[in-house]
Amino acid sequence: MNDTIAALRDSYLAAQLAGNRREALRLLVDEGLLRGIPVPSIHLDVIQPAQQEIGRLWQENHISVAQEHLATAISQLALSHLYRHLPREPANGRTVMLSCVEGELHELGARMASDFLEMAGFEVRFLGANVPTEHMVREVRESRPDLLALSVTMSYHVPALRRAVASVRGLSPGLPIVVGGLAFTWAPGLEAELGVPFFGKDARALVAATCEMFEV
Ligand code: B12
Repeated sequence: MNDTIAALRDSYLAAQLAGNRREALRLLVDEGLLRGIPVPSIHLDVIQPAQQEIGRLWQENHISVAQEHLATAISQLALSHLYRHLPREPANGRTVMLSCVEGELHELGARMASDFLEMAGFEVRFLGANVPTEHMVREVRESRPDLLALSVTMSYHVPALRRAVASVRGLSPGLPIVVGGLAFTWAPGLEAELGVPFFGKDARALVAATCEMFEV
């Protein structure tokens, strides 16, 4: 990461900690986008590491749960704002459904991953956090995506992932299912046990693996 991006990450984090939404967005747009920092780099080199630092500060009791929520709400706002500015490849005709498993409340990473897939030309159906398995399966049946990507952060949601994989396989045996999220970086090898491929530790790796899978 170069110095400009590192400085932007630090000032964005400071704006998050101050709860200053306007400043946080000004930084990303005026000091980021308008200075030529590519959108994917704003996502992966500024927002993602800032969120990780928020997690560390929270874990070590330097900030409260309320401050973590305040900071995360700012990153949600930032993703919404950047969405309009995503550089997009032409549509490649493939649809990916991306969903957090039942109980999983960490959705910002899955949302970012969805934005990256859109940038690469995929049509994305992003279902967000905590999707009840039964309803996810129904949505798969109704909208017939080309790929189902499931996001899991907390290890204790792996049983919900197992249920989702089993239910979708029962209904749509031919539909490829891939997984990602922090649970897999914390427990390497978990995907092999589940019989589903891990599609990468971040949104860029997900796009690379998905493009390779569909040869697009
Ligand atoms: C914000 C946050 C929350 C928010 C989430 C809000 C939201 N709308 O998303 C809330 C408050 C809900 C929350 C709750 C909890 N949290 Co929390 N949370 C975080 C925090 C600070 C940031 C998460 C984030 O935004 N990351 C940034 C995104 C961009 O990164 P990402 O999620 O890794 O996603 C990337 C990749 O993983 C990948 N990816 C994601 N999905 C997919 C899917 C596929 C298919 C692929 C291929 C890739 C992929 O691409 C993404 C983009 O590059 C993290 C700290 C951290 N290190 O991340 C803790 C953290 C994850 N939380 C933690 C904990 C403990 C909890 C709670 C248990 C706390 C509690 N006691 O209640 C609960 C559990 C809630 C639940 N039932 O799920 C711990 C987990 C520790 C552990 N080892 O288990 C962490 C690590 C905090 C810490 N200690 O540092 N949390």
